[in-house]
Amino acid sequence: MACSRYEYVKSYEQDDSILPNVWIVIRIDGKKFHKFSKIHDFEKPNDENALNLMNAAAIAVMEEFRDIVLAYGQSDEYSFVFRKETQAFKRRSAKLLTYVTSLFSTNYVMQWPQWMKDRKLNYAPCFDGRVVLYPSDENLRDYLSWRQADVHVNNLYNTAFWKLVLDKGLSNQQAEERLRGTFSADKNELLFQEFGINYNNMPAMYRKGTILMRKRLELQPGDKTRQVIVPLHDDLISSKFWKTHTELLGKYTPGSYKTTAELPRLLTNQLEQQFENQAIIS
Ligand SMILES: Nc1nc2c(ncn2[C@@H]2O[C@H](COP(=O)(O)OP(=O)(O)OP(=O)(O)O)[C@@H](O)[C@H]2O)c(=O)[nH]1
Ligand SMILES: [Mg+2]
Repeated sequence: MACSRYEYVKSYEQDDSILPNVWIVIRIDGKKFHKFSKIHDFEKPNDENALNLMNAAAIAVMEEFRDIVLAYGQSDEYSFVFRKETQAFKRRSAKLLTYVTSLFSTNYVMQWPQWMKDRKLNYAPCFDGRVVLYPSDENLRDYLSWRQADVHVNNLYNTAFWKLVLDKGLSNQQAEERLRGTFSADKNELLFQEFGINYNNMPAMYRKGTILMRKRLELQPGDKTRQVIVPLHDDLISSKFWKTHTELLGKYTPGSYKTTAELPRLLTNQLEQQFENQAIIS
């Protein structure tokens, strides 16, 4: 079509292409989830199904963007790490950010009934998002360590807080006063002495958050491997994590994943979907 006289307005669009050779991290965060979790009756301080719904929505994002090498989620937030060389959306910042954020949000809503069962979704949840660039591997590791340290601090506090309120009958204010000025060791001690809880034995997803990575899964020894997105609840602050998953900072080819434990539902859902797709194709 011939150029119209209006076409010059296109030149007002700004070039927001991201620099080459940097880690691109997109972090989304639930808007006012303090209220959203209350209205939807989330278990306190951790709602396993609500957290898995976040994980399921993040898996859907990773299935769409194969250049996301790792995603990390906790509470109402998820961080997506794109490999440095990605050419997705020609590295255009706004496109990447809006696509990831809206894809996450729509999947959160679509998959709500599967995880939340008879809890009705009362209004549309919203997520904000940001793009952060990290030039070095060390910066990226520090970023992820920062998010994991955050879940440790918050979850330990929230676990102690809700135990005092729900089990001991303290008011919110009394519980807050009780915990004011305490260190991690004090809260660990309080949980152990007053509630017989060894904090380190609490579910790893609550203490460490969820790491998602693409892996090659061998279902039976000798079987063809299948690519899946695996949820892990490991310590990513430690060097051991980065030594185990060398593909993250090295040449990116999904590593292999073997487990003798029962596969989590997040994984069996993906396998079921793959089998279904295969049946349709053949
Ligand atoms: N009960 C419960 N609440 C949760 C859970 N996960 C997240 N939340 C709530 O979500 C909040 C997330 O914190 P923020 O993102 O800092 O707060 P926000 O209310 O979402 O506020 P903005 O992000 O600034 O819009 C927590 O403070 C909790 O109130 C959960 O598993 N159980
Ligand atoms: Mg939030």
